Amino acid sequence: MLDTTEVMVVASSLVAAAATALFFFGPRKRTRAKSETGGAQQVDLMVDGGYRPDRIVVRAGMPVKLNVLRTDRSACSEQFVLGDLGVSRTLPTGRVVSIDLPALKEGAYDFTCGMNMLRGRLIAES
Ligand SMILES: [Cu+2]
Repeated sequence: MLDTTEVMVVASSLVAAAATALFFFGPRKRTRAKSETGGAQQVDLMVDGGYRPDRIVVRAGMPVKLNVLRTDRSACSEQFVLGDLGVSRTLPTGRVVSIDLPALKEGAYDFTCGMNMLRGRLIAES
């Protein structure tokens, strides 16, 4: 028979394993456009060794303004590419670059750095 301490140890390691699995394989956090001003959905995107958030949900059928702030200085993140939409922009460090996107059809649009290493996804839903 297991005593109480052993049960606690087993239970807590199971919880830790579940949390680890959820972290790596669970649904990613999805962030919605924060507001709609000037006829466009406003989305803030931070670039700092990766994209935050890296899952952005917007409404299909309404233009999107991506306000991108890059805070790191790595050459990797300097280029911002939204290939499906023909967007490629250079991001200076420490200055917000606003990128206007047209109204999107429902679907997923991946964005990457110039080398295809950093990845994020814009998801248009109706
Ligand atoms: Cu890169």
